[in-house]
Amino acid sequence: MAILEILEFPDPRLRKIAKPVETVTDEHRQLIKDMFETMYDAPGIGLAATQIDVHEQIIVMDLSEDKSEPRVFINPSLTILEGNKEKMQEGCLSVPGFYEDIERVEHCLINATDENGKAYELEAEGLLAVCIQHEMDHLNGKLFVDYLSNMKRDRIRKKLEKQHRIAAKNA
Ligand code: QAP
Ligand code: CO
Repeated sequence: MAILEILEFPDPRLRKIAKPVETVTDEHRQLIKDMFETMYDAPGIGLAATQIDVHEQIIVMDLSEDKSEPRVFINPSLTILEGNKEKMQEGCLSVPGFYEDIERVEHCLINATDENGKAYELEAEGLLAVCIQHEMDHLNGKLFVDYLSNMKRDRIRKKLEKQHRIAAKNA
């Protein structure tokens, strides 16, 4: 097991488009274990492979308080069931320390494959629906800050760039 380095905004690698997984291999299963370890360590509730610089369509998530509901989404696709939007405060392990209200589709159907290569379907509402949309955005090179005004996004970018400069100097 390993804790992986999480890329932070504005790292250009967060903009890469993830490729579908053709066959789920033992290497993928090991990567998924490391993604869970990395997410739980942070701690976070969702992590897309893009955030650890692996550009394949893999997401891990656990919305429980006690690590009891690990979910894996490989090659996820989304169908909107209810076009209504809901606003929720979002954060991101790749944008540490910043939280903003974002509007997302309220009710959707997810089709995905699990770590054993088995296809499944899941109806999502509330935090689950928000989180899967946030993580699927990562696979498409998109971040929640992209929904903010240029002014807000630039302010976040400058603050993180400054923190990165300080961290690099202290390394
Ligand atoms: C995405 O985000 C999400 O800023 C997952 O300093 C979040 O796990 C979807 C985290 C909220 C829907 C609602 C963020 C940890 C974790 C930080 C996360 C931080 C430490 C974010
Ligand atoms: Co994120």
